[in-house]
Amino acid sequence: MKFSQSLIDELRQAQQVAVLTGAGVSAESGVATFRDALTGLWFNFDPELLGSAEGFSNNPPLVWGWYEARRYSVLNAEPNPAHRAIAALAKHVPKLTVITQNIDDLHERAGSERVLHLHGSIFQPKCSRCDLPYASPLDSPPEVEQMLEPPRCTYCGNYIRPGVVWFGETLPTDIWQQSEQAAITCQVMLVIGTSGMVWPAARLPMLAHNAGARVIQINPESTELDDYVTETLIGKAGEVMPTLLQAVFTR
Ligand code: BJW
Ligand code: ZN
Repeated sequence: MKFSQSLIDELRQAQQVAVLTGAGVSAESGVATFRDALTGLWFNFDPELLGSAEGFSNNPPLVWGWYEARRYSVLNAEPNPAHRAIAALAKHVPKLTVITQNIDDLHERAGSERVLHLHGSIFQPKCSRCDLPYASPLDSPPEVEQMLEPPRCTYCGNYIRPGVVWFGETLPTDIWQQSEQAAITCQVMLVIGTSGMVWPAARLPMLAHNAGARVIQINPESTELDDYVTETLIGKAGEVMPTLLQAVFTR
């Protein structure tokens, strides 16, 4: 893949770089995306049922069982070359902020140190009523989705829920503020593997674009963000990212 000289120069000289990732960055690790045809989770499951607090309260074992099978998938996945290239970027850029919509821990396992998780973590369940983090170890998750009774909160006795942000819920304020700050102060933003369909995460590339940053999208498909990016590097993150890193930082 050939990159323009201005892209290489701007990335090489950038003092602050922000990376925004979505489900596509983990696709090559075998973690399902949401909206891709046939393989996307929302293609096969109903987001109203599984991705909302209302869905959880209507049927806690259905939702808990689905998330436990997804925890199995993440536990059995390995970071891919895109996660590793993002982690390696930190060695070359004075200030790198990694912002992810993903609830997996693949950036951390690849070596990224401080990752802003906009939509929470599948490894931090909490009480559905009092929000207390669940401290007890969870049982081994099942490989495939099945009805599973969630554990109970040791404080108030209500069901424990996945520690993720569902539709209609607000993002963690401090994480959002840090992400916004990174978006408006970076010189380059890499937007990797997101459809840009979910708000407010989709606002971050727009903020960066409006503040004058070079916004580089890495995606095999076109997205809702096409109008806000300087260019799209068309391809899979696990192939484009290592090539980009090599082109920019190996002289
Ligand atoms: C590759 C690849 C490879 C494949 N390499 N790339 C109407 C208009 C505007 C907004 C709203 C609206 N109605 C409601 C809203 C707000 C709502 C929203 O955005 N809805 C839209 C769907 C319309 N947002 C919210 O509710 C948010 N909260 C909020 O706004 O609070 C304020 C508020 C509160 C109360 C009342 C009113 C306002 C919360 C959003 C929470 C999102 N939660 C989820 C689930 C998290 C837990 C879990 O994982 O189960 O987050 S939904 C799901 O989507 C998940 C993801 O993080 C998120 C984004 O998806 P992502 O990552 O972009 O994945 P895909 O599948 O969409 O795309 C994958 C991409 O990868 C594709 O482009 C592929 O091409 C690409 N790809 N292989 C590179 N190898
Ligand atoms: Zn509780």
